Formats: sequence, structure tokens, C-alpha cells
Amino acid sequence: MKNNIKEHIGLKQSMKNIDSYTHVRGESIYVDDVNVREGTFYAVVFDSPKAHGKINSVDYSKAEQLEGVQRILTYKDIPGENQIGGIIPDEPLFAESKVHFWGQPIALIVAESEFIARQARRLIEIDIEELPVLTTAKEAKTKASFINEPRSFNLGDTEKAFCDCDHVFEGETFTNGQEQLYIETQGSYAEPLENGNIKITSSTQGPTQVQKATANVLGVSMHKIEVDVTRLGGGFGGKEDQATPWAVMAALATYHLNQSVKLILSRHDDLRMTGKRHPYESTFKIGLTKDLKILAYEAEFLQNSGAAADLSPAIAERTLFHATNSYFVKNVKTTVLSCKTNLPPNTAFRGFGGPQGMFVIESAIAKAANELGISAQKIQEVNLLKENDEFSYGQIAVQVEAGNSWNSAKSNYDFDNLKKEVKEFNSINSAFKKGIALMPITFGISFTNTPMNHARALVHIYLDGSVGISTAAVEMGQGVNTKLLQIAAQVFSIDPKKVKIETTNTTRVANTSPSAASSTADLNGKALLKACNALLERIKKVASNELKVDSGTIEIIDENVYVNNSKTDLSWAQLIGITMLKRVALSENAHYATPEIHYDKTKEKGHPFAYHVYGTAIIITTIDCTRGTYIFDTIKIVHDFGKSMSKGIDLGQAEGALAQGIGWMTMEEIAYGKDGRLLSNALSTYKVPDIFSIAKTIDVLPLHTEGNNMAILKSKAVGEPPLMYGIGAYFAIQNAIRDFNPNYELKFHAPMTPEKVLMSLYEK
Ligand code: LUZ
Ligand code: MOS
Repeated sequence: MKNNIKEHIGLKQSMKNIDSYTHVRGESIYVDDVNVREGTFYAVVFDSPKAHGKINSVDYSKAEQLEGVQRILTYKDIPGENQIGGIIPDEPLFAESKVHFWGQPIALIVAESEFIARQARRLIEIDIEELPVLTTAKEAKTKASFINEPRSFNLGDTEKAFCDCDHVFEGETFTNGQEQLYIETQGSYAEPLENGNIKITSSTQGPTQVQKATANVLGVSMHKIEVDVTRLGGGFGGKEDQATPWAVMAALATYHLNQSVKLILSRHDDLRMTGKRHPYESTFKIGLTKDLKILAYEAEFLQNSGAAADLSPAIAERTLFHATNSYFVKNVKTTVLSCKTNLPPNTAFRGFGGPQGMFVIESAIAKAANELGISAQKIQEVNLLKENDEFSYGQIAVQVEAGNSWNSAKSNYDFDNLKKEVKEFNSINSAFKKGIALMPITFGISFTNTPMNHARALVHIYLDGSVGISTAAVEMGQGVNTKLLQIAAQVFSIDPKKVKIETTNTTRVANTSPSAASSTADLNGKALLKACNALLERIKKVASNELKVDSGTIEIIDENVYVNNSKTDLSWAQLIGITMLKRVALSENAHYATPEIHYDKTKEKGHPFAYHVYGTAIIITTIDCTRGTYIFDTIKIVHDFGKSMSKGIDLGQAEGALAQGIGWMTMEEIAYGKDGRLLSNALSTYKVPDIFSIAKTIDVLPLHTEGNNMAILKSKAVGEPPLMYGIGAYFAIQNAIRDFNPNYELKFHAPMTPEKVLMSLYEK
């Protein structure tokens, strides 16, 4: 009886993304679309034109005199603390006597229009005494310039194990940063309310973080600051922490001027001023037995953290959690150093340090395979994680799908034949070469910082039976609002049209974790499920009194009350009206905290993840050996969605993440000059994947599994994991190069741009 709900209204499978209607009509509301008050001011940030130095003087006089300029705010205008660091308090909102990166905010120009503010910016004169600039993690390490103490994960005894290995290989790797390139740039809009209260509309993944930082900078309590988020035009991690400064600045201007202030970064300003995915320079040592079992693995990760901590410590941690990817290795020793440089503070980007860790072990395997004259798949396959294997951080792997996804990919897509076709193609072609690679992924779901794994949902049933829902979930294109709506519509068995997902607002749902870590639907969905179930029980009790039957016999199906499976005359809307008359609460606020997870940082052991997501990709590329260009013929994936709530949304997430992964590995090349200036500062010099650069065909097969109870309605988190399939693109290209040029020495230096491919093809 209970389980036939999904056959009725609120059908799980057929739900379209609820935002598609307003998106295609251009009616979706982003920060820049929020109605502004008459007299609103516009702001532009004045930022450092040098990467490191002492500020001798700044002359604002000419800018201040420009007609229409209202005020220029600096650190001197901060009533509270000039501090926005989230994990470590090491980041000022505005530079004071020194600048630490090119693009570091120094002042905020507030004017009647953005145009005037921009003009004024050009009139500011600054004198900086330059200091030495660090742009790479390696340099920073030699200067002992670090954000914090290193972290290490240890399992078994690598030193001893290397002695028992038949083969030991060492090497080094580099992965570059990556620009989040959210479609909507960073932005905020602040409005004065009564009694010095301020409302901020922000394009942030973390409204509470914005509220907290604003209160701290303004020197007021958090209850005076309300943060509202309508939706984001993409976040990708770039707005987990780094949406904050712009919101705080707008609020600071509102505080001083008692007027609404809008601050939206131009694309150039955004690219220059914000941090990106962390570049990593890493070294590895891998030891194998003659049966190709990886007996020992060591890696040292140098994370280029930039000029302040931002989320770097948490990202470094996730690198260690994913350092062995989908493999079981008995003896592991991994260390990460967060290196302080003069780049903008690097920050979250889908995968959050995980991809950087995985690239290194895939490189180690590729190197070992090359030296041994075998294919990497042989090594990958015999080391795949199995049930009850232990991760280096102490968690025991259960419901493991590593082997299952690997075998499914191989059999469903006839890998052996694909491989044969590649070989045949290469044997008769010299101007073009194909390469094939397999890429398994294992990604842990939960914020690695255990205390962050909680959420709340506030549900109102209005007296006509319609429903309003508030949670901490920020809709950023990932479709979380659709999933939340499905949950409520399904529990109540009402028409989805009767459910509204409200904006994300700190006044309605407080003290929230950011929408991040692929966990937004899980955490907020679970809280919502709890709230809806509590309401349903309460409403059923009212119905049982009304109908004089046991409440266990009651069900609501398609907005009608059923008793013992037979339809009564009582409708959902009538029942809600009665509930109201009986003075029974029609609102519920539920709290969810992920059970079972724990972690001890002093021992670096625990059970940090609610569950893991698994999958395997097959990637085939064709390279043009005259030009160094390449295309991806096909990408074939078997992915563990659990029991997907929405095939369309989840497939979109998988394909989008894959595209970003391939972009990171192959074409997106961030470049800073030795002086710390961003050279790839426009979309003419920073190439992101387009529809033509991904693959002619992408197949994604869902793995049939039981799903996991820790996932919302057994629908596994999908935001980040598929990004890491993109790592396979690197190795597919490399395999093609090697076929063309036997002298080519493997290099692990991403992105593998066409330029690098060309040089590799002809290196001696
Ligand atoms: N953010 C965070 C994340 O604060 N902690 C995490 O573990 C995480 N993981 C992935 C993406 N964002
Ligand atoms: Mo994150 S990389 O904001 O999930």
C-alpha cells in the first residue's frame, strides 16, 4: 500500500527541471534582475595592480571629485573587523599597508552609475613598492611559505612494503588551476532596512557565510543581516567562499550611505580578482608486486593555495581522501602542503581537491604500465577496491561498486573490441592516431568536515492545501529545487504545481552549510523529508478523528483521502481546512544531521563519508599528428546514480561535470606571468570546452544497484563525481601520442593542450 505512491501524482521519473520554463523565457531572476530601489548606487572594486608589495600611497582625490561619485570606501571605513577568512582569519576585505596578489581589493568606489564608478577607478593613483613574487607551489615550499601545517594520511608501512615490491617507480606531476567560469559573475545587492538592518541579495552558495562575514566586518550581530539567494547562474565551487567579499562590500556601502548598493563584477574583474581551482605540483612513488598489485603508494602534494587560506585546508584534506581513487592499496603515505603564493586565494571547484589527488595515482599507474610494457588497464583492474577494503583514512568500504562499474563498462560497451579497433586504426594510419583509456572513479559523499553535515527545512502548508518550502539549498542550475519539490509532492501525494520552493534565505533557515560537496539534495532533502513526514502524520491524525478510523488505515493519494485503500469524500484541501480549524500546526521545521559519520583529525582516521559514488568511463580520442589537435570520438560511462530521482537532471549533471573535467585536463590553461599577473584574463585567451570539444558521442549507462539509504530516496549525489572521468582524457591522448612517437617520454603535466601534444609527437 505504502509503496504505490510513486505511481500517482508527483511521479518521480517524469519531472522536468522546474526552472526550464523561466530560463528559456529569460524570466529567471538572478541578482542583477532583482528590482532595485529608486536612487540605488553602483559600485566597482579598485584592486591591486601588483602581486606583492608595500602600499606607499593611494591618491583618491581625482576620483572623488568626479561628478556622480558618492564615496570611496577603504579599510579605514570598516566599523568592525577587516577580516573575511572563513577557516583561518588571514584575509582582509580591503588591503591595508600591503598587497599580496594582483587583483586584491583595496577600495570600493560607489557612484550613481557603474559607468561613473569605472571612470573614477582610472583616476586613482597608487604607489606600490614591489616585493618578491611567488607564483608556484614549489618556489613557496623552498621559501617555507605555507598556509598551515602539512597533513598526512598513513596506512600500513610504506617503507617496509617498498622493500617487498618487485617494481618501484617514481615521478612527478602537475595539474593547472581552472577557472570556474560560472555564467553569472559574482554579484550582490544590499538594501537598508529599518534600524540599521541590511538585506543582501547575493549570488552565493553559502548565505550563512555571507551573513557571518558581513556582521563581522560591520561590527554588528548576525540578526541584523538578512541574506537572500534567488538562484545562481552557476557556482561550481567558485561561490562557496568567494561570493562573500562582494556582498560584504555592498553591505558596507549601504551601512555608510543608507542607500541600496549594487555590486556586480564585470567578467574581467571577476577573472582577475577571484581564485580558481588549485594548481598542484606532486611527486609519487608506487610499488607493485609481480602480479601487479599496488603494495605501496606514497605521494606528496604541493597545493598552490594563493595568498590566503580561503578553503585551501579543506581542499587539501579532500586530496588526501581521494589519493588512491578507486584502488585498494595496503600501504599508503600521503602528505599535502598548502603553499602560500602571490596568486588570488585559490578556492573550491567541483571535486574540491579530489581530482588533483586522483590524477597523481592515475599518473603513477600510467608510468608503471609504460615501464613494464603493459596497458594501464591491467594494473587498474587488479587493484580495484573491493567490499570491506580499508581506505587510508580508516573507513571500511561497503556497497562497493568499483568492480561492478568497471566490468559493466567493459562488457556493455565491448571494451575489448573497442581496443582492437583502436589498434587496427593505428596500424594503418600514421597521420592520425587513436588512444583509449579507462577511468574509474570513487568519490566520498559528505563534507569532510563532519560538523558541516546538517540541514534544516521549513515547510508551510497554506490553508488552501498549497505548500511553501524553505531550505538551505541554493539552486545553481544543478536542479536541486526540482528534487526538493519532488520530495514534497511525493510525500503529500499532491500536484507538484501546488508546491513552491522559496528563495534561500537566512531569516527562514539559519546557520546553514553552503550548497556544496555534492550533498545539497541529500542534506536538505533529508530534512525536508522529515518535515513533510511529520506534517503528514499530524494531518492523518486529524483525518482519523474526522473519519473515526484508525490513523494507520489512512493514506493520501492524488489529493484524496483513502481509508483502507478506498477513496473517501475528503480531499486534501478539505482536510487541510479541517486541520486549520482544529488548530493543529500546519508548519514544520525539521533538522537533519548525517548519522554514522565521524572523523578524528589527531589520528587522521574515521568514517567521514556517508557513502561513496562509483563509476567507470571509457574514453577514445583521435589525434591529428600533423597539427597536434585532437577530438574525442566517444566517451562511454557506467555511472552509479543509485536510484535516480530525475534522469534528465542527473544525466545533465554527469555530462556537464564530464565536460568540465575534460576542459581541465586538455584545454583550459590558466597562465600567470612571473610578476603574478593573470595572462589568461579573457575568454579569448582562456579556452573552455564547447559542444564540439567534448565528444561526438557520449553514452551514460546507469549502474543498477540497490542505492544507499544515506542518499535522499536512495538517489546518490551526482554533482561532482563525474568530473573526474575527464582525467581519462589525458591518458587517452597520451596513449595516442605514444603510438605515434616511441621516443615520447610520458609526462604528467595537465592540461594536455594541442601545443603540448604537437611537441610530444615530435620530441626525440
Ligand atoms: N566544501 C567543503 C566542499 O566545505 N567541504 C567539502 O568537503 C567539500 N567537498 C566538495 C566540495 N565542496
Ligand atoms: Mo563545492 S567544489 O562548492 O561542492
